[in-house]
Amino acid sequence: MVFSGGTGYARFAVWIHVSPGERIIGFWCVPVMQNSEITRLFEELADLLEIQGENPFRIRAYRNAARTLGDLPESVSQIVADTTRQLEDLPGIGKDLAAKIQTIVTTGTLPQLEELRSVVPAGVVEMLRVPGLGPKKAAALFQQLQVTSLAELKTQCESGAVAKLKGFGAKTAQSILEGLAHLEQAGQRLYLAEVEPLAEELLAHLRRVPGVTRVEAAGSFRRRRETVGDLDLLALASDSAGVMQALAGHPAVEKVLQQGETKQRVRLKLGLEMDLRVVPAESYGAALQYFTGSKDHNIVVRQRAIERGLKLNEYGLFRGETRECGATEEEVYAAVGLPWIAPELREARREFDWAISGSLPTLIEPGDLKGDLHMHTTATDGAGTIREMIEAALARGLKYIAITDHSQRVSMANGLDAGRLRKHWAEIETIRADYPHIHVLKGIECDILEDATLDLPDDVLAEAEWVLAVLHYGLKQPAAQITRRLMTAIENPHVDAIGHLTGRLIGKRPAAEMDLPAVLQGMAQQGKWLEINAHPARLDADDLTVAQARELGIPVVINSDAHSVQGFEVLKYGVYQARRGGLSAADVMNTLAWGEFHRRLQRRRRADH
Ligand code: DGT
Ligand code: CA
Ligand code: CA
Repeated sequence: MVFSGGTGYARFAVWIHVSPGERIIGFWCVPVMQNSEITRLFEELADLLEIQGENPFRIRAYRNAARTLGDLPESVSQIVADTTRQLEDLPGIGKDLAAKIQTIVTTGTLPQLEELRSVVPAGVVEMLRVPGLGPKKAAALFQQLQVTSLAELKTQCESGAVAKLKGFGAKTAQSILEGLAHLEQAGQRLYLAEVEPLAEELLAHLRRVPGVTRVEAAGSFRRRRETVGDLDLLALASDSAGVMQALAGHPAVEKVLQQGETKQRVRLKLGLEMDLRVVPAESYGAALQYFTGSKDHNIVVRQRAIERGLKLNEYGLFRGETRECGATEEEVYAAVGLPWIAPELREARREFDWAISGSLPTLIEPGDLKGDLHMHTTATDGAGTIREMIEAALARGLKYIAITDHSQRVSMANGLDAGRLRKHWAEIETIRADYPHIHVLKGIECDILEDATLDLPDDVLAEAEWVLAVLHYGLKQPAAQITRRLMTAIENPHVDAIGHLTGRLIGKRPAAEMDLPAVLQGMAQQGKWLEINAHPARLDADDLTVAQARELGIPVVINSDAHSVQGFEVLKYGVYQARRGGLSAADVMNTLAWGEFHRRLQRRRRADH
């Protein structure tokens, strides 16, 4: 990553690059003002001007500028730093905008923006996030009811004051309330992958504090849920004030929200809150068990304690006033007649049945993966060439991969028609001959079209060594049609696996509706494999579906869907999802050594043909 020298504004920010296909491509530490930050400032400026009722043409110019900068593949900061380049050469950027961009890049803000911010509170701009609430209404709410936050907006809607405002009415007030509820629900949860690097960094930071013996994460993070609402850390330390001070001093911490003797709540700059609890050694296991949750799991564990005449809380397991145990999780579980249960399984689903019958699975580990059967190259929307992807896979220690570029329907991603696909495969064949230490399959990510046909003819699919069938379009079709589409793919003899089954993007796009039992039944009967797409926004199939696949004996593959050489990094999130579904290495085909994997694949294909 290049440093933009010559500009006065420089700071470090951890950011996540999301491509137009909404794929997190990688995490970087970037020492320049990001285009996205400049875009955000222009958007804010436009919002503020709109609330002020300013000239719509000027507002449009700012919004267009924001879009231009947002879509720009190169760094605006670098264009500013480069004396041979002119901002005005960019489309839609005139003299006035160029000067403003220059000011933003060098000072981090704009005088005009600062002035507007001093007049219009941030909470008023925030109101624009409420679905159906535009700038005129936000201005009226601010000017006539002095509403300056979402909380006040809710109160005023509930009190009936909003309904009485001119131009509002009961219906509008109701729709604002619904919009607020929607916002709340979408909530502030972050993807596990967004939280993990920082959580690991904070754990390492606290472990270095003198007197600290143990620090671990609990809560949803430890259970490896797809998203994390807040982080929960637990520390065993001789000096609790010292640990809290160390946390408060970490640059990732924005603000200390609460601080007690043994508990601290902070707000992280990442946009997440975090609880740190310092507990004594004799309670550590009980506290870890308690704060790992889930709540439903804990209810069952506590009930088992009660049945044994014991009382379980975060301080330990007690008989009357006497502590029986609590230093480790193992002793807590043992005291209620259970073996230790992996955090990923603690959702009050099947884990207690398994624990009692001695059939808790030995869960798959990230290190078990030996192959990856879903990735893209520059032939379609990937950023790496065939060679680069092979070399990155080798560097990661993978023994086999399938290159699965898009089929023609995905025109946005330059999807391949039969002719281009055959050329692409010929190229893969030539290139793979140079790499004796990795097996490279000629694959395809073939779209299942809206009309329940496949995007490529059978004779082409028959030439593939690996066919992943997926839904990309028409995800809102009725369940019956989605089911029909998936069944077409499942019944096609050339299809090996179904990729990202539901098409969901967590928190952004709901899963396609389908008759899931029928689809899984079909997959089991036809010997198809189910992908866990490891992309942090997809994690599709989800944990419950994976658990059902396990029951039906459907083989699973965990794939990165890499779109760049960094793309393999996400594989572990797929493994976490598999663990939450109760999978062992043996349930996951790409934990097999190449020879065995290949035999299984051939057997699958023969059974179909
Ligand atoms: P999150 O933060 O929404 O992603 O989910 P969690 O599971 O991390 O929930 P959180 O942070 O509210 O609480 C952490 C754990 O502490 C939770 O999984 C179980 C335990 N816990 C918290 N509050 C209660 C409670 O009122 N009763 C019981 N039994 N357990 C609780
Ligand atoms: Ca939590
Ligand atoms: Ca918490």
